[in-house]
Amino acid sequence: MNHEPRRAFVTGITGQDGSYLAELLTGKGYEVHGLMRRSSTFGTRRIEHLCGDDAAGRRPLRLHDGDMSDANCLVRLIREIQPHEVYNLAAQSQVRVSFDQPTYTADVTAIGALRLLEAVRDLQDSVGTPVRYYQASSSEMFGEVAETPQRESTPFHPRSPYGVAKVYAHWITVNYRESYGLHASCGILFNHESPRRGETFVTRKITRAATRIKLGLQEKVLLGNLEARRDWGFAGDFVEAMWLMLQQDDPGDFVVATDETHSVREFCEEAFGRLGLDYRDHVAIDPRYFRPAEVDLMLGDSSRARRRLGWRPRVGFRELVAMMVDADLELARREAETRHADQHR
Ligand code: NAP
Ligand code: G4F
Repeated sequence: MNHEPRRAFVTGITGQDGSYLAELLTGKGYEVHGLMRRSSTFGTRRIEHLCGDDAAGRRPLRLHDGDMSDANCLVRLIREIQPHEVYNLAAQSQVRVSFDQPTYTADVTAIGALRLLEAVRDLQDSVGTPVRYYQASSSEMFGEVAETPQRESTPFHPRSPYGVAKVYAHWITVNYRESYGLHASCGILFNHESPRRGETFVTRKITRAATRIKLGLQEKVLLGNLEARRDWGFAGDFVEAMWLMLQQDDPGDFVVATDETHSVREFCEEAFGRLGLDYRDHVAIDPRYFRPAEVDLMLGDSSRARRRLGWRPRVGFRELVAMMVDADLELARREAETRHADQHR
């Protein structure tokens, strides 16, 4: 009997989704290999709890230096690790930033996916090992939506350099599936959030600010378009759908969403409301946060994922906001205590 653990290679391991996926995979007994890019500080905050040895003295998560812009390094790592499953989560994922850094976004988010697919194809060709591949596609590809709700057949009309880069990554993945018989699937994921969400995304920006305001650490928060609507789910639920896609006999493309939409204004109302505050007293509009082109309405139809994968989200909108506010309140409390201690030193 073969007791070799399944090996997964995950790019974007240090990001929000990478950390939840690493937890899911290590929990299922996988040996997880994560790609981590070099920076002047160590960026493993979200996965530190997974970095040691387990009870049996095994190291379930191993980190490898590398970058999506370096094709040779991706080929070398994939050859060395020989993963059974590859999850491509790495991206310049901030939509607003993509307007200021469109070339960089295209290089990492679009061509990065091509580099990784080439590395996977190289392994399949040279060693003959079948590899299953997951591409992190995005609802941002629907952009100026052609229909509501958005489903797998809805045409793409991206509204940002990020969205355009994701359309390239999506179609090149489909193309490698059709051209080379690769077991490659795309998850068209709608917005998903958590206490680990980057602080520049609107949900986390709001929950960080609301909790700091509650404790007197800041007075107001500057936001852009409050009328934009998003289909917000919980990241921990969404990474399960990624894994399920790679367990199917046949690859495919799947919308993953809660099938509910709320405005940024409603998110503010809910988050500040949980703290007994009125968002109208603390939110100011700053045109700097408006985008050259906006995506006004996102609402998914995830019926294919529910039917074929047996997937469904467990955390609803109110629970998600509560989870994020409660976690950030704890952070703000610690910050207030440190300030207090510093002042009395
Ligand atoms: P995230 O928190 O921004 O994480 C992005 C990850 O990519 C980080 O680990 C980052 O590393 C890494 N990365 C960036 N540039 C890289 C490079 N040049 N080489 C290697 N790694 C690089 O994003 P997320 O929310 O977890 O999202 C995961 C994926 O799903 C992304 O592809 C995103 O575009 C896509 N997606 C997200 C959502 C959502 O709502 N969250 C929805 C649809 C699709 P550092 O830690 O060093 O920055
Ligand atoms: O939180 P956001 O920055 O997320 P956005 O643009 O929807 O993108 C996220 O979800 C995509 C899935 O559709 C992912 F592919 C992508 O990687 C990323 O994770 O902004 C949400 C909405 C936008 O309409 C924005 O204009 O919030 C509006 N907004 C209003 N004020 C703001 C702000 N967004 C940010 N980041 N900061 C603000 O101050």
